[in-house]
Amino acid sequence: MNASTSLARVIVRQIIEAGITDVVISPGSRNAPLSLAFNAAATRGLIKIHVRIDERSAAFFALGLIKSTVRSVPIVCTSGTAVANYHPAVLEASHTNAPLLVLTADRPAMLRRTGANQTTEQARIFGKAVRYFADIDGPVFPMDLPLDSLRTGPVHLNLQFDEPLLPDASTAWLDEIVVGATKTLPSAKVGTLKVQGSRGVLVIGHDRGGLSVDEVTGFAKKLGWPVIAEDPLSFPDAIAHASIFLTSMEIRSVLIPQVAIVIGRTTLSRSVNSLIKLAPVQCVIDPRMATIDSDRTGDKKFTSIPTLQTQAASDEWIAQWQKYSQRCAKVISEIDGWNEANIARVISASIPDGSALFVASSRPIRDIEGFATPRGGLSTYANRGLAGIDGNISTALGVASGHKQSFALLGDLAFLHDLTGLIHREDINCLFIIINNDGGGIFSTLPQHGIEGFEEVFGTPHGLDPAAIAASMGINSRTVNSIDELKKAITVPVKGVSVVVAKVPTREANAENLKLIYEKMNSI
Ligand SMILES: Cc1ncc(C[n+]2csc(CCOP(=O)(O)OP(=O)(O)O)c2C)c(N)n1
Ligand SMILES: [Mg+2]
Repeated sequence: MNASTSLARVIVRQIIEAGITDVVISPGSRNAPLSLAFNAAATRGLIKIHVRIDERSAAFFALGLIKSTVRSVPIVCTSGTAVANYHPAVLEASHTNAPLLVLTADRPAMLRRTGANQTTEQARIFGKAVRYFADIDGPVFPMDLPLDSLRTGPVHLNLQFDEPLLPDASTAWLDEIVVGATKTLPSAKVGTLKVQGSRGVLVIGHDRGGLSVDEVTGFAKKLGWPVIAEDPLSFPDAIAHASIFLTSMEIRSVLIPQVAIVIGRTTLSRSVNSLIKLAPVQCVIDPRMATIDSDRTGDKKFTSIPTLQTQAASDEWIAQWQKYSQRCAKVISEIDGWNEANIARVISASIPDGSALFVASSRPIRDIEGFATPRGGLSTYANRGLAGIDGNISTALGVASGHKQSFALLGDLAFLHDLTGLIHREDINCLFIIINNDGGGIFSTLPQHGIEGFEEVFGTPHGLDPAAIAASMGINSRTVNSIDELKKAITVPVKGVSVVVAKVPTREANAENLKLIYEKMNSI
């Protein structure tokens, strides 16, 4: 057996024996030993292969799979620019401790800097974004260290494959593979959170620092304090619309907490972050402080859910939060018509129980945070590690690959950014809802709004029709222009991949509408 085939088989075997079930492969010659070894294993049902021609999409798809299956997923590509296309998803994985196993094929090291085709410096190309790196040659490689490092984030193995790259016909190596059980990660040492105060608040960042909804819900119940959830679709008992009513400085000043406990990172609303800053004591619970956010500030810091020595919230404190929440809910219930706030509210309420929902960065995730009535019954996902608008279609499809029925809510720019993600759609049921405001609507809500050159460098209108683009790729797509049509589109069972475009009024009108809603908060 040649050295390249041997190395590939040794690696594939150890991956399957570690309990890994899916691999995402992109086509290329240099990675032939790995692609063929994985393919041989797949024909025996030992692993499932997903093929993606665009490596950026491939890596984000793998991230989605990791999110929905809570397992490590390897990605395999050839040498050269293919490797660099993994970089955005590797960064997102690094900032969310996602166990992305990056397997890049390379030419032998002696060919570097010699003018050899498709040969560049791949060693350590992802820098500090990976927890473990090895530049590997030879016929064998023990995977214990890289597999262990996956517990805290992405790992990069650069595999130097010399010719010949094609294997012999032997399949005996497959007979010896024992499929591993999926391992759950050991939890960190449990600390004790001891604070005084009956006016505390618990703030839950969108992806909970990677902690499960169940873990966080259990903690919130024990604590019994008012809960602000960036993801109200995972915490039915959260205070509704906190990010909206806290835009009022007056309300914030009434609701200054004695203690704020933050789980994960809060990245969505200035209003919520301003409230946290007002608390004289701030506690943080976030497993990622052990890796990527090691300089995080906080009066007390925990990398796992602590046991509690806290006081119950006073009835008066809880009543105050409920009062503002209910008043705000009344204002929001009066929002009518075809606008982004109402669309977010309706989507949040209409998605059937048991579905998964991926929400893209920018306005969609903030509109859900603000306008949704808290509920359960869904599994929600987002890329909040670095909040990129790249790779969102692919991540959503990776998520959907692990669920029976999924929805994905994206802005038009996030949609256009990742069109190659739509090329492969095998066995996936996902309805994409695209909020088309012809550009980056969020910028109209930020201070740069209205300055010279705003449309050219921030608004960036494109005039394209996302439904027509998707249709040209053979995807069932249509455009809706009313709440009724939208509701109907959401409530039919999702079969295959389809696209519904909500063509909304101008970004300008949306920003104006939000401003009016925030102004109303000052008088509730
Ligand atoms: C990869 C990447 N490039 C640029 C940005 C900066 N960015 C944040 S939001 C946004 C606009 C997104 O527009 P769209 O998806 O249409 O959502 P909308 O703002 O209209 O709700 C941009 C360009 C980013 N977050 N990620
Ligand atoms: Mg937009």
